[in-house]
Amino acid sequence: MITVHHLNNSRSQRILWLLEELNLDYEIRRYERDAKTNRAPVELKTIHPLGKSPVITDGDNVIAETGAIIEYILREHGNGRFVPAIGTEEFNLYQHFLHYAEGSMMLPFLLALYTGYLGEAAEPLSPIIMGEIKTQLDYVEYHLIRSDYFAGDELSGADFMMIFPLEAAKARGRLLGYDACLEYVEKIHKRPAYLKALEKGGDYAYGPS
Ligand SMILES: N[C@@H](CCC(=O)N[C@@H](CS)C(=O)NCC(=O)O)C(=O)O
Repeated sequence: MITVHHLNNSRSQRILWLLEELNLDYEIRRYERDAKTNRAPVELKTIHPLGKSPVITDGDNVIAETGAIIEYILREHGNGRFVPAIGTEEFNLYQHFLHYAEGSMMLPFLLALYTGYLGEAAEPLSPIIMGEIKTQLDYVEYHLIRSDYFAGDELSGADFMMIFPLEAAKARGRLLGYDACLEYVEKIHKRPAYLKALEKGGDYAYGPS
């Protein structure tokens, strides 16, 4: 059985959502962020050396990185669901957004978060970082104006990846004026499986308001 090593308020919420959509049996092992530093507890490093969440175990397999976890679950347990047919434009989009979410989109958001700790010292970097955030959000908005989901008209693995950067952007008030992004987040937040995953995951700052 799959065990999700779940950190509160974290990217692993999207793995719970995927497992609920697939209606799979799984268990959750919970880890709490440090109240002062917000970092994961060191016990997570006993599961995987990076000590990050999400990480899943499934028999002898230990899989870290959300994108790799989503691909693993869909390949091993998905019965063909949420993966477009290879050779189609939808499949290319599915792969693109599966990588894009953490590979490109998250970067300027993380830079804004970390440089924010520097206060005024970070000001020279602010125009570059804010410009990059705009580039990413403009791109995603352009895509969502034309398409219901990230890989066409149906939910796919790409959506499980993309919900987190969009939720994080919304929580920081960065989606004002990005109406397609806001509608997309609201649409996902109404899905019964998403809501069930929220109940199971507990504390999550980026869910429906
Ligand atoms: N790119 C990785 C990022 C993993 C990551 O940074 N997870 C955060 C939670 S959202 C974490 O574990 N933070 C706690 C820490 O770094 O101490 C993924 O998508 O799995």
